[in-house]
Amino acid sequence: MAVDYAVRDGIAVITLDNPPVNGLGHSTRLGIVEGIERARGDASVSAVVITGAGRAFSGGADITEFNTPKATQEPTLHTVIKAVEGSAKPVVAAIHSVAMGGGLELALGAHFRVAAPGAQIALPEVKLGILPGAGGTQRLPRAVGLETALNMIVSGAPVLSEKLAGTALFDRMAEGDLLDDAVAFAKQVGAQDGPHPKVRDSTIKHPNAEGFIQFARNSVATIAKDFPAPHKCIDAIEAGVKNGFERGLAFERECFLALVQTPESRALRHAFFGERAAGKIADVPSSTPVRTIARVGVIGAGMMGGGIAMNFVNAGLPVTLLETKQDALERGVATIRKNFEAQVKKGKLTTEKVEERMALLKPTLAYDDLAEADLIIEAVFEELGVKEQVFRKIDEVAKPGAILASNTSTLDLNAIAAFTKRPEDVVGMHFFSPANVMKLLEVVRGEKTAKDVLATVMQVAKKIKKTAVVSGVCDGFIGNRMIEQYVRQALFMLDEGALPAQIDRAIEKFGFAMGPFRMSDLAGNDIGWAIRKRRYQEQPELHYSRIADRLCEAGRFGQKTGGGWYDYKAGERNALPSKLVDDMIVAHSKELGVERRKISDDEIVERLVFSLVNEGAKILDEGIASKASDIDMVYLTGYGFPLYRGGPMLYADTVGLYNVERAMRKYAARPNGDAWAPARRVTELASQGKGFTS
Ligand code: T1G
Repeated sequence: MAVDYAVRDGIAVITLDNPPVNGLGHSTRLGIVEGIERARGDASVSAVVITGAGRAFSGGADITEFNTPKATQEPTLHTVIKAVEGSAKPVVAAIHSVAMGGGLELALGAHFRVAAPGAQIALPEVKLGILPGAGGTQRLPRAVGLETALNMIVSGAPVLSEKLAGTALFDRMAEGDLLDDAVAFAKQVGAQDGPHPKVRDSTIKHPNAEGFIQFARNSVATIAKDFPAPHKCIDAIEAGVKNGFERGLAFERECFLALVQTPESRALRHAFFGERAAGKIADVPSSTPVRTIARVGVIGAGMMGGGIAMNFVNAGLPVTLLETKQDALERGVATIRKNFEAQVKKGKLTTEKVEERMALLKPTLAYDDLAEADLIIEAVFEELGVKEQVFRKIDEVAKPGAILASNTSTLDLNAIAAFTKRPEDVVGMHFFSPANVMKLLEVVRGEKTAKDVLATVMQVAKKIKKTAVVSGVCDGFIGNRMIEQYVRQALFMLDEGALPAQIDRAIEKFGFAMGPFRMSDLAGNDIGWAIRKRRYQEQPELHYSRIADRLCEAGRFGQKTGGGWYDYKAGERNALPSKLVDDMIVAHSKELGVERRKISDDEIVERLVFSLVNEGAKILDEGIASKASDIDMVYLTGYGFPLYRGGPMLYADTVGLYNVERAMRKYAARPNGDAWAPARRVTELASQGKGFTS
């Protein structure tokens, strides 16, 4: 039973014990109800304390039960809270560390609450596209006031328990041992006659509730643009304010059942699980010993190297930053300082913190200074010869057991590992630019990469707050390999009749942060040009539109050259459709003998997104990625794929793979259709009526 029951000094102590965070799974819920029953029947017991073992009071509903019959198996959380609230003997919730979601709702059903300082108090359901489903929208406003409650529920953000100390949420803040304090308090209240206070009986006081709620609706409009949950949170709170507790509770239930079915909630839950699943590697158990990473070396102080170094000093790790030339080194350090100072201006950092972090940075021109580093990451020029020089040098100076990582985005990691005498210590850490901002980190597993090296890098990724996804070795790993097919379709559609602004608008309306042409102008059109030139050599059979090469031959690399697919006013970044480029595109179609046609936005979205899906399916077929949710995490955290759609693979599931495959076959039969033969997995799953993520 995931609950322990003991009597101490006439007080029944019910301890939730469902590691890792006392999720309120079925057996835990059952244990609470049975504990309340036992206490009721024990004349020696005058009151009850509910607390949590380990690292939390409770992290809420057990997310591992989501979408399973257990989630709604009686006793449901509603039933548990009813039993707690209905107990004739007073129930005291003793809260430490984490009281979230259903965990906080359980505590709100108790008659009293004692909290240790530093506990995270939250109703984060909105982050899963739902809303508190066990009375939180009705009880929290009665416990902490309408404004604080509404802000907590709509944001889902945690508040530290001491910040809520003055509210009716907590009857006591523990000073000593939480359980001792809670038991002592329970003895006091156990000696008092009932009935004991119920949060539901309090009233919500606010001088102008209606006005405040309207103000709240206006304020969430932008953040709720693509998500229904924040508005529903306000609706449920408002129902309780206007119609009283019971009707508010019933309305909350209706909203919960409606939201849990929405595609947006499915996408958010998929991302929540995907984030956690990405950290799990099938053949690398979580018990794998990890190496100590106390000192980091970064080679290359350019845009990538500087950004990478910032991640580690932000996490309090000293970084030795190596460059080959003094002026490049100084420029790199100055850029890091400038980036930190920009955060100070935004109020995100204090000047003291900037100095603290800069002090962790040790610039050097000497490889020998890397000798003590536990992890060395190179971010030098993307050319195999250069990587070879660097890795041979690192191999000489790095201490035994140091992890040697390459930030390469396209080169063969196995070839890089072979430049050293310790290929098992070599791994890829592919950061995304700007490296100190983008959450995604592709961890590239070489043939010889040791398991403890992988486990260590995954742990380091968590420490520097990255979403790490493991990729096998192939050209472009996961993200860039897929985006190449996406860009190929975008370029073909220029040849066939579309223009850059139309394609960008269509895919940005679908939800991408930035369309392919605005993105390319930002990153630099010459990057794609270099890759295509290599591709023409290595895979001459692959058909590409040449229009992007024409653009680069005209020196239009994008924002950095004042013009690319779009024109830019000097010093400005907003993309202005370029007549010169549009004429170039039309002329190119003529040169090809292609009669331009009107391409619908639907076709644009299908060809861009399904090209990602097909390549993603091939990546799964080849075992480069181990699960579809990993691919979705890459696109959600590294490529601006809309969160409310959950990633390309989940989106394909919501469209239905039967329909996706039919669309692929339609495009395969057209000119430029070579990439559209459906991947084996698409055909297989479609024929079985399954999806990538089911
Ligand atoms: N149930 C089960 N397991 C959970 C869990 C939960 N609620 N929350 C986290 N875990 C697991 C997680 O998968 C990981 O497992 C481990 O705990 C550590 O998590 C009716 C319906 C609690 C603040 O949204 O915010 O209640 O990888 O790495 O950084 O209204 O986890 O170790 O195997 O994140 O210390 C609402 C979500 C549910 C809380 C801990 N509750 N969790 O953070 O560790 S909906 C939430 C968190 C609900 C009711 C509704 C965080 C944390 P593993 P971690 P952490």
